[in-house]
Amino acid sequence: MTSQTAFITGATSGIGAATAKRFAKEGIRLILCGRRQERLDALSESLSSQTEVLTLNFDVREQERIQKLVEGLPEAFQTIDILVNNAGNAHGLDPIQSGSTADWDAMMDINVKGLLYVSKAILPGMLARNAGHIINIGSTAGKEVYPKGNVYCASKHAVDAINQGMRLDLNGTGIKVGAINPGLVETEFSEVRFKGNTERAETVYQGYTPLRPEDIADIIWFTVTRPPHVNIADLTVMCLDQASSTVINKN
Ligand code: NDP
Ligand code: 8X3
Repeated sequence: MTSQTAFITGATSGIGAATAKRFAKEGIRLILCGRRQERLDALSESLSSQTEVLTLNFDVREQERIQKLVEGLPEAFQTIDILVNNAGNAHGLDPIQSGSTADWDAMMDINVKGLLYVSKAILPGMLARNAGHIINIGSTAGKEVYPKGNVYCASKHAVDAINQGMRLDLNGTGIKVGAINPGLVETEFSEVRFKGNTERAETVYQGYTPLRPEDIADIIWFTVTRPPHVNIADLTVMCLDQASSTVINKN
């Protein structure tokens, strides 16, 4: 296990950063991706005593750049064993009739097309070795639709479909494919959704105990440490106080 390499998108915050830390603890070599270089640098610095770390700065919407960066990886990082397709966010929480097209574009381009672009760049290496593990971070929003969630839910339903499609098409190649679908996790997610309105973002996680990014990182670690014949295909996880996207037991 110690010689494995993981490629984590969205490693600058939340679930991706927690996963990087969890993997580093286990000695997994890391390729950490995101747009905020200063955060990549800080994370890399803090983990470098535990494992080898490479940072890649790109926007998942930049298909050509992703392709070039993956093709140009230094030798020690060329064999990617684990891909965590995590980068993504919600942008806005508006009824469909007043939603912003810029928000819609961002969610479809980042959450759906970005995941495809990164996977396309990394799959040839996995196929050549008949080995690898792709973990797609979906959401409960990919399993049900909630009021004003419209396009974010559509993007995560697409991730659910792509996860299933990848598993079907890659069957027999030795590559594992699975999705982790979290409910409410306290990260920068709501801050991004509400465009920097931290007060509004905080209210999303008040009155109950939401999941922590470390909870998801633990599950990802569990998923990648199953025996070779076991593939966690689709896992949904919520905090105790959440029963669905709209039923949350708040004080
Ligand atoms: P955060 O906002 O904390 O982290 C999002 C990460 O995605 C950041 O590292 C950000 O990096 C990266 N990212 C966003 N846009 C881009 C882009 N265009 N190109 C490259 N990287 C990008 O949120 P979470 O940790 O909560 O979200 C991670 C994933 O988990 C997302 O896919 C989200 O949909 C999913 N999820 C979250 C839940 C929650 O309640 N928090 C529940 C269910 C699923 P940077 O800005 O540096 O590029
Ligand atoms: C994030 C969870 O319920 O905010 O995917 O959409 S939710």
